[in-house]
Amino acid sequence: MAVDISTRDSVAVITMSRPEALNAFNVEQIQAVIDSVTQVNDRADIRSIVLTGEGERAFAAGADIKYMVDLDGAGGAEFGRLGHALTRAVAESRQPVIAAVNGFALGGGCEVAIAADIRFASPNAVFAQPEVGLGIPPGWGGTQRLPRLVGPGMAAEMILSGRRVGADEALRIGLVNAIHPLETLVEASVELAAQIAANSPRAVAAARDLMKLAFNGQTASGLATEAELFGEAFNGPDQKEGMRAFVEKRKPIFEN
Ligand code: DAK
Repeated sequence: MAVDISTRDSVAVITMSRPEALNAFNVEQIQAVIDSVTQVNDRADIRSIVLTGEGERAFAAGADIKYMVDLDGAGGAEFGRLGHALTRAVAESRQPVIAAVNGFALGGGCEVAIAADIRFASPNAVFAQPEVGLGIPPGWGGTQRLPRLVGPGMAAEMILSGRRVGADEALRIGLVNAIHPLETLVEASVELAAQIAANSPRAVAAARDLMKLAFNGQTASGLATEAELFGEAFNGPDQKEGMRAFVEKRKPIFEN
């Protein structure tokens, strides 16, 4: 199953499940997650969402590199648009979303987590934007949302170096709100989601809209430029070298 939806009273738990690839996003998986969020958005009985990954190793290890490796510029742009639709579905979900990050949240996985309203992590959580090592810049909202969340300096460090950030550091820099043991991560997230769900849905919706006004004024135009610009990376040599190196399990060599 690509995505599982379960409910606990008025909280929906959406579990992304593609364990053979550490829950990485191929086209089908992206569509399945969008469809699940849309389906839950349409349910009047649900007031908040917990989004997590199947298993004990990964929230999501990013976009599917094996799928992307041979995409051309048009294919890259199309895949980028689909990824934007995924992060938009999370960011604009009718109900607030808590990401329960249960392991790797890399590339597109990190971008899905930061599109959520709130993040809880397990101690084995690892966040990174490793795209530049694959010959592409982040393209699913990371360039716009990460600086707002952790500040421009730390975002630049993560995005330009690709350095991995563990749970403790993620807590320190404000990337996650709290760390919970892996065994109780979803339960703790559901507990917070239930607290949100007990409040006035109209007041919660208004508060979210207002917070978006405070922080996201420029996000829409930034995201549009991000989507436009990053498809171009698939026309150049670095995307092929970076992704082939991953598939062939070797280090990439980028020419000037
Ligand atoms: N894609 C495809 N397969 C993946 C994957 C991924 N992102 N991550 C892991 N897998 C697969 C591995 O290939 C392996 O499969 P087999 O080789 O066994 O068939 C399986 O999952 C288990 O992974 P490992 O054997 O590598 O496990 P390890 O414990 O050794 O390492 C790891 C775990 C998460 C550190 C490692 O798998 C890893 O580094 N994965 C890649 C992480 C990554 O770089 N993610 C970022 C992806 S790039 C855009 C379009 C897209 C994007 C941006 C812009 N535009 C066109 C606008 C998005 C980019 C990304 O998300």
